[in-house]
Amino acid sequence: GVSRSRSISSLRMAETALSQDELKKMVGYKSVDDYVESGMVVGLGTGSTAYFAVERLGQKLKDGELKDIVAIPTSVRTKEQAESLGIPLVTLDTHSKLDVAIDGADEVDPDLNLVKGGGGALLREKMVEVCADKFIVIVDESKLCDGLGPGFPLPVEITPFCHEHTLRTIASLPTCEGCDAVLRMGSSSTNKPDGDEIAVTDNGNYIVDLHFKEAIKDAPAMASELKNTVGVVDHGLFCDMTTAVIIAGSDGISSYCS
Ligand code: ABF
Repeated sequence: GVSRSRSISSLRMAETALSQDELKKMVGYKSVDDYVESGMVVGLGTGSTAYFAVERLGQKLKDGELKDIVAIPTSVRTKEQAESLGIPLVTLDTHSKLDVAIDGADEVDPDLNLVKGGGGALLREKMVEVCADKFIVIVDESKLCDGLGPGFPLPVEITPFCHEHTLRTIASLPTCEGCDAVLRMGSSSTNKPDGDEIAVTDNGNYIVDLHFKEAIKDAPAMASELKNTVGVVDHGLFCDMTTAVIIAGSDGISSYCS
């Protein structure tokens, strides 16, 4: 866990408080500087933190500091950003093994289990990130929590077919007892749950956000119950996947390895 395995570094930053965007940029850049080498196959995450990792990769390719990289994006948004930077892209169909994947998260617990999918890209993220030798998570310290769940709703991607039935089925699962299951609204998967039409993911599916009042006690058990539910495509619990997390906080950057 985090408390036991504090390992790599703790750099002091300037006394001036940095904005959340500046913190995201620091961890995004550091992830590429520390983990990406020439010749690698790299998974590119989605969201406002992963954005900066993609930006850094584009810079280093342009400057010639990195060569022979191919990358696999985890969303249409990231694909478009990578294309705009001239990053060569491939897919899992031709490259089933990645050297490293870098992505943000919505919550990180002390065992480095994650909640992801607030940005709606959880299925492609999971498909790509399980194929990576190293999965590097980049966050600002606001994402750290003692237990997953109450601080951020857990996204579950479901098929549109009879989605109200699937939503009720999820809400009645033993591990999900007491949760409030809310169909995500918005005009597209890029929106947070605030629009007036059903949000549709890059894969043409819907998302149910599970609101928990208490911390999830057994995340792996919930993960397998959700995964075994017909109509559920995948969910935002990423258990036992993280290699390292890089955290930007008010007193510097820390890294923890699992
Ligand atoms: C992706 O982006 C998602 O899995 C997660 O929901 C989100 C985090 O976004 P941000 O870095 O913008 O907070 O990693």
